[in-house]
Amino acid sequence: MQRIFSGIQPSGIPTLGNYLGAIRNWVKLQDDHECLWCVVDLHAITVFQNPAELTQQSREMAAVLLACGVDPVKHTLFLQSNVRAHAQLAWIFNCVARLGWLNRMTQFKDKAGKDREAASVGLYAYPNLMAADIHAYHATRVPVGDDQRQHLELANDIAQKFNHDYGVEFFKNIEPVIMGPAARVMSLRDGTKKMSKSDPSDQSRINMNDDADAIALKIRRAKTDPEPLPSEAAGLAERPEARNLVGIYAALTDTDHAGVLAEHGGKGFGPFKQALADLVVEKLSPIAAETRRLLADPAGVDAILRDGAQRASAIADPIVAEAERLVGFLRA
Ligand code: AQP
Repeated sequence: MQRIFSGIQPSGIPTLGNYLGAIRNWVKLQDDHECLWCVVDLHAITVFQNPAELTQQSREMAAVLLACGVDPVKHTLFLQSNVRAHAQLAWIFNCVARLGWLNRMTQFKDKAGKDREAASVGLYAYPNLMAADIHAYHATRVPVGDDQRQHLELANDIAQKFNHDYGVEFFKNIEPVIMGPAARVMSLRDGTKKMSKSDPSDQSRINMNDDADAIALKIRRAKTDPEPLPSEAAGLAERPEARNLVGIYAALTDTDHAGVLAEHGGKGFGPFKQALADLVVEKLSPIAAETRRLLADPAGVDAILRDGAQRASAIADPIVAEAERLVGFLRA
C-alpha cells in the first residue's frame, strides 16, 4: 500500500473550502492507502498565532477531522510539533535547498504581500518544512490542490539534491494526487479570492462549526450580481460569485455546474441561496454535532493525538536518524 502524507494548518476553524478541497478527499483515500494526517502547527506559526488560540484551534482541527471521518486507528492523526523529526529534517533541507529555488515560490510572494521584508523567515522556508513532512515518512503520494504543485516539485528537487550530494538513493520521488475536478471554494465576499480560515472577515467563509442560522445568514448575504442564474455553465464564465455558489452546490451534491444549472438555471438568487443554505446545513450539521461531542472530552482528543504522534515518530525517527548519519552527524 502506498503511503500518503497530508497536512492542514490549525490557523483557524476549518472552512467549507478546507472540507471540499481537502478533508473530504482524505477520507476517501483511506480506503486504499496508508495515511498520515497531520495538523501542521509548525507551519501555522509562520504567521503569528495567539498561543491560547493556537492550542485550542489545534484540538478543534483534530476534532473536525475525526468528525469528518478521519480514522485514527487504521491511519495516523497527529500534531506536527509533537514529532520532532519534522523540524530536524527541515533544518537539513534548509541546507540542501537553494535560495534561488525558494525565490521562485509563488505562494510566498502571495502570502508575504507587498512588505516582504516583514515576513518571517519561517514563511520563506515553509516549502522546506513541507518537504521534510513528506520525506520523513518516505511518503510517495500527497493529495494537494493546484496551488501546492510547485512546493511538491521543490520537495522532489530537494530529495534529488540530497541523494546526489551524499551519493545515495535515500529519499523517494513524490507524486501529487489530484482529486477529481478541482473544488476551489472562493470567498463569499469576493469570488476572485479563495475562502480562507484566516480571512479577517468571518462573513467571507462558512466555518465547519457554524450553526444553521449562521450558515443561512452568510449565504443570504453572500455577494452576487443582479442577473438570474444562467441555464448553461458557459454563462458563469464572467460571474465569479455566481460560479462559486453553483460550484459549492455542485461539490456537495457530487455533480457539476451543468447539473446544478439544469435544476436551478433561470432562478433568481433568492430561491437558489435558500436551497444552497438548506443543503450546506444538511451536510455540515452532523459534522458540527460530532465535533461538539468530541470536544466535550478534550482529554480524549488529546489521547488520540498522543497515540498518533507515537506511531508517527516510530516511522519518522529511524528515517531521519539515517538522514543524519548520511550527512555525517556524529551520534556521540
Ligand atoms: N478555499 C479552498 N478551496 C479548496 N481547498 C482549499 N484548501 C484551503 N482552502 C481551500 C485546502 O485545504 C488544505 C489545507 O490547507 P492549509 O490549512 O494547509 O492551508 P491553506 O491552503 O492556506 O488554507 P487556508 O484555509 O487558506 O488557511 P490560511 O487561512 O491559514 O492560509 C489544502 O489542501 C488546501 O488546498
